[in-house]
Order: sequence, then C-alpha cells, then structure tokens
Amino acid sequence: MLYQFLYPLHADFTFFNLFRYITFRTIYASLTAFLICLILGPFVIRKLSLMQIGQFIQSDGPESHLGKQGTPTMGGVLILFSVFASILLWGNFNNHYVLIALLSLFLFGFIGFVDDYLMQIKKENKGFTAKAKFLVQILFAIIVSYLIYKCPDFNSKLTIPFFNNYSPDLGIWYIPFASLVIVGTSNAVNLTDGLDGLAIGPFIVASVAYMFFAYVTGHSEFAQYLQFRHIGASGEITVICGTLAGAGLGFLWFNAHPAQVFMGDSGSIPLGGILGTIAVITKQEILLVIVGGLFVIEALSVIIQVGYFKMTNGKRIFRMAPLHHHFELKGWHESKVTVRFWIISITLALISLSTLKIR
Ligand code: 57M
Repeated sequence: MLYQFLYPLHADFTFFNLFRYITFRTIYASLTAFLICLILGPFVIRKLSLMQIGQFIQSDGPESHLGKQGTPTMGGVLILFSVFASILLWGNFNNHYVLIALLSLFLFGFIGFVDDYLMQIKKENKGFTAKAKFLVQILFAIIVSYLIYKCPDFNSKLTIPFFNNYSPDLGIWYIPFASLVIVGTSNAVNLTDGLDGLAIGPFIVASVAYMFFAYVTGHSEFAQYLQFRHIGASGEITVICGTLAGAGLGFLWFNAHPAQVFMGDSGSIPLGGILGTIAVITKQEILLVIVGGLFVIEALSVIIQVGYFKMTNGKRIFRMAPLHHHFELKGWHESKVTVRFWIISITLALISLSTLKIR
C-alpha cells in the first residue's frame, strides 16, 4: 500500500522514485516483517501461554522432548501476521502473482489454523483427520495452480535444472503437477518441524534462494543474460521472498533452542504451501527438490521408514523417522542436529544457485 500511495508522488519528490525498485522494497519488507515479529513476539507468546495453547508432547518420541511439554505453539500466526502486514506496506497489489501467493498463504494458513484450533483451543484429541487435511490441501492447491495456469504471461513448460534446452510442455497437466509440488512441499515442511529451529532455518534459506530466482526471472536483461525464461510480473515475488525470510528470522529469534514457541501447523503448513507456490510461479518447480532438499530428505525418510515397516511387519531402517529423530536417538544433541541440517540446506541452496550459470 505504501508503494501504491507513495510512488505516484515521485513526480513532485524524486525521493519516492525509490519505491519503484523491487530491491528497495524487498529490503524494507524483510526488515519490517523481522521487526514486527521481534516486537510482537513476547506479546504473542504471553497470550498463547495465557490461553494455555501449549504443546502436548507424545511419550513415544525421543525422551529429551518430554521437557518441552507446555511450550506455547501456534506461533505461525505471528509469522503470517508479520508477512501480511509487511506486504500490505511494501507489496504491489496490482500484480497477479503477488495476489496468488498471498491467497496460497491464506488458504494453507487456514488449514493449519483450523487443525491447531481443534487440538489446542477446543482440546480435541486430534485436529483434522489426516485424510481430511490432505483432501483440503489438494483442493486448495488445485485452486492456486489453476489461477497460476490462467495468468496471461504463464506457460506450462517445465524448467529442467542444468538442461536449459529441454523444457517439456505439460499443457493442462501442469495443474495436477503444480498441485503436487504445493501439497508435497506443505507436508514436507510440516514433517521437518520437529526440533527447535529445524524447519524455519532451511525455510529462510529457501526463501533467500528463491528471492534471487524471482528477481532474475522478472528482470528482462538478467533473464536474457542468464538464459532464463523472462516472466516480468514474477519479479514482484522477490518482495514476498524477502518478507518470508525476514519474518522467518524474527520467528527464529524465539524458536531458537530452547524454543519459547513452536510454529504449529499454523506455520508449517502455509510456509510449505507458499514455498511450493513460489517455485511454480518462478518456473523453478523441479529445482525445489534441491533448494528445499532438506525437506525432501526428511519426507523421504518417512516414506522409506513407513514403507519398510509395513513390508517387513515392523522392522525399521532408521531408529525413528523423520530423520532428525534418528540422529537424536543416536545421541546427537538437538542443536547439533539442527545446525548440521542448516548447513546441509545452505549447501543445497548454493548448488541450486549454480544453475543460474550451469545450464
Ligand atoms: C508433525 N510434529 C512434531 C509443533 C510443530 C507419518 C508420521 C511420520 C507423521 C509424523 C507427524 O505426525 N508429523 C507431523 C510433527 C511436534 O511438533 C509440533 O507440530 C508442529 C508442526 N506440525 O510446530 O507444534 C513435536 O516436535 C517437537 N518440536 C520441537 N521444536 C519445534 O520448534 O522440539 C517441534 C517444533 C513437538 C516437539 O517435541 O511436540 C512431532 O514430532 O510430533 N509423526 C512423527 O513425526 C512421529 N514419528 C513416527 O511415529 N515414526 C515412526 C514411523 C514408522 C512413522 C517410526 O519411525 O517408528 C514422531 N513424533 C512423535 N513421536 N511425537 C516420533 C514419535
């Protein structure tokens, strides 16, 4: 909104020209989201505690987690609020991709919020059933994918990392494909969110990586120079990526070990949802397997463990899935697992950025 109101003043005051620049707005959007989280954090955590929205810790997990009983959860509302508030100030609401990305954040935030609400506020034993949650996720992902597919500047060709000349056109099948990317990412981030700082760290890293991709894709000269498909309107997604990274850092302030708050499904499900949506909008959908490789590894560990468990009537490959529990049970301190997983996610993001040149 600041952008909408202040940029037109540039005719009289050249200073307001700055608001035209995506880079300027990205930096200030990210700082705004960070500060909102930092300032409102203690208030939100106190409120969640007063409302007794405390995590119930299952006794079948690693023993070290029992001490986390009662840690306030649903901190995702803080992340979502700071993102929406910051984008309201710095985002360009005339841009269709900005609107679709925010819609995705809202819809997936709704799923996470209802799930947390049923468990934490209504104190029902379970939130959504897993099946109901999955079906609503699929429905919302199809809506988001369809809207992207219908954008005038969108094309349904896939970008294959490292193989610039090969881009198969999925046509209408792009919609189920994009839905799969969005739902898969939402669930993978949710599965990863099991240690202090573990999900938000790699999420910040992925947001920063996509900030670069969105900027290059939206910039005609850079896109041409780096042989990227130029999608002018997707440049505004840079501001969203910066905002997500800023809000993520602000949340990490409180989620760092020992966590004062967990994000809950209100955080993990929409953050995964919007990350998948951004990958689709910037036409770097397949690259998400590398950018968000840590989420993929965590999700794969669950698929492998559950599959093997069923096939062998109760045998396990990992001590416990998702993978972070395996290392905890091997005796690694929680912080060691988290920081090492961050290192892996940064490395993967750097490899993904190399596709800017290697193609
Ligand atoms: C959510 N939730 C965390 C917190 C967070 C199919 C199966 C693999 C599903 C999986 C599952 O339920 N995953 C989804 C995982 C939980 O965190 C809450 O949930 C929110 C995210 N949705 O924001 O509100 C716990 O994680 C810890 N935590 C932190 N710090 C944080 O910043 O320490 C979270 C955030 C919190 C806290 O302890 O309570 C979770 O792990 O439950 N199920 C599992 O992950 C279970 N795995 C399992 O059963 N593995 C089996 C295979 C055969 C399926 C096996 O390997 O034998 C694990 N989770 C639990 N107990 N609680 C292991 C057993």
